[in-house]
Amino acid sequence: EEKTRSSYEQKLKTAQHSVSKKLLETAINKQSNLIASADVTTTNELLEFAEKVGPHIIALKTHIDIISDFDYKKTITPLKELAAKHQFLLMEDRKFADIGNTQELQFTSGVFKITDWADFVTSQVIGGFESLDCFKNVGVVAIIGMSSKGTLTTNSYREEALKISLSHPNVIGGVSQNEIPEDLLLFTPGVNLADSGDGKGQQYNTPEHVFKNLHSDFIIVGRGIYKSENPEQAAVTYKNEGWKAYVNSLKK
Ligand code: 5IU
Repeated sequence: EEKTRSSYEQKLKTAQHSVSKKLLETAINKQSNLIASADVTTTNELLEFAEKVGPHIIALKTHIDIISDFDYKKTITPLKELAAKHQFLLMEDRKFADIGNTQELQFTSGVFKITDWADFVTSQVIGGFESLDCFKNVGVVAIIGMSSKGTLTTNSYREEALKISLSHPNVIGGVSQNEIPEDLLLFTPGVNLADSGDGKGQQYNTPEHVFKNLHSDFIIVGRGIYKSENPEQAAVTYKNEGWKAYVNSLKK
């Protein structure tokens, strides 16, 4: 007997964190649960990509440290303008993994100054509960489980990671390839309609699988979109497939 899942509207009623609310509202307004991963390496590519896919996504996921010509004014200022214009959030996939004091420095300092522009960030929870205290003004998406072959995020690791995530007020959700408690939003990468892997350890599932079997809230798609001949069209396809799979997952 399969359990049903809560809708975005139901989750919005109980959401505590302002970033959770914004994500859920954006999903409802845009009828999208798609987060595009912009794993590109120049400012131009990043901005062009954001302009094209912006209308179809709820958030753009960045790895800001792979941008070879990063410049705060030339990279972040226009990116923030595009986020406002197309109504998407900025998710910096930094995967912090240190003690609290160091994470705080990595979050606020250096050239990237993530605290000034990211709506939410990813973080490992390997540093323990207090290591997450520094992310006061953003939402944290905790890494619970990874999509890659041979990952060390075993059952028992995931259980402990969930305990921290459920109890920390900064945590809005988790990244996982398994179902997690409904109090946390579930973000699932490793989604691709054409491929089952990338030859470098990545393992892919379909939107149908992640919504129906994991009760995911949001899919994260990288190469399926940015490597496509027509990224805008690919974003529309993943948006529509994701929404259809979400709607189907609400049925008994
Ligand atoms: N990502 C994963 N799997 C994980 C975690 C993060 O793929 O378990 I945690 C990131 C890596 C990449 C994006 O930025 O999500 C997926 O990109 P592709 O769709 O191109 O594989």
